[in-house]
Amino acid sequence: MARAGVGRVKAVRDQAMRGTRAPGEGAIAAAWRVLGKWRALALLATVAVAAGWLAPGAALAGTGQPSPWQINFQGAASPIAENMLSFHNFVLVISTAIMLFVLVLMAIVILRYNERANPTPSKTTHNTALEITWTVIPIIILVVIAVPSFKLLYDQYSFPKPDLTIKAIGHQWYWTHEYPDYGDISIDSVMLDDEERAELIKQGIDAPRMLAVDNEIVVPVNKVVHVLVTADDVIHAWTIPSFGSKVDAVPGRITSTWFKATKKGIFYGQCSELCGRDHARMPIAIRVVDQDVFDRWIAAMKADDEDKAKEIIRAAIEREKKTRRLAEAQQS
Ligand SMILES: [Cu+2]
Repeated sequence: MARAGVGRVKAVRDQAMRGTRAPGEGAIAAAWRVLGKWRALALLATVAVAAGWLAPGAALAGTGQPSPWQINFQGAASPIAENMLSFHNFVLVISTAIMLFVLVLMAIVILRYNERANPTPSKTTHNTALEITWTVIPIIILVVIAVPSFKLLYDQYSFPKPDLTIKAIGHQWYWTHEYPDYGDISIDSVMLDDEERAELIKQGIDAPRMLAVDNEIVVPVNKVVHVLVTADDVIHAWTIPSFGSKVDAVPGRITSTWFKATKKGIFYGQCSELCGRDHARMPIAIRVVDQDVFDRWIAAMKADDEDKAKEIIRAAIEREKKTRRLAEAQQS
């Protein structure tokens, strides 16, 4: 009797190894059985992929700076960044569909046309209709991707008329920003160390690690800003992810990018070209404020009154916080 039991177990195992269906067994049930001890892993992978794909990007990604466990882009705060996000999502859908299609084809080939299931394979080598199809469909897919891609590229390089021009100069290892429209205003931004940050945080001022700087630059909201970028030693790169702006800073040359910040607040970026020892410690911090706050800040900077300029920005942040709290209170 015991021997018969062993035989039955062996038969079931052989069946599983062959990957063929038992009589009356559905395809999903068969796949489940074949997976065996990998079931948990397969389930986990499926859930992880689904969660990553379905999770709303905005909820996970900070705007203006990275957030813990972020898996998507930083939130968009300019028309170009918004286009980049939607183009990325569009291509993600297409590439996911292609990946799933190829996966299904592979599964069919592996399960149905393996040596055991299909001992005498077909000798067919050509199928004109099929060959035309698998050439033409990818071409159509590429054209569908290329059209919005070129449009986005074109938008990035067609600079609207500027309301403000800033010159950014990369140094080993900090950034200088000048405001050529307003005389000789020049701002050096050096990253804050942990002690300096702790001091600010104690005063209730946000100062994220590796991003907060001693002197932020300020721009008005909803205005076109051109950024002329250069460097005085080695190649750096100027970028603010939430604005969708990134360009190399090359010594002896002026490169340029532009943005139109559509949200107020603080937006950080980091040097994006390996430039030496402290490459990771030269962040860019842009404070986006209302036009009237910007005008007052510029006036204070022109008068060489940096303390007053900082006070103007700090007061604006406080006002902003208060308005937000009031709006939240009214909503709840
Ligand atoms: Cu650099």
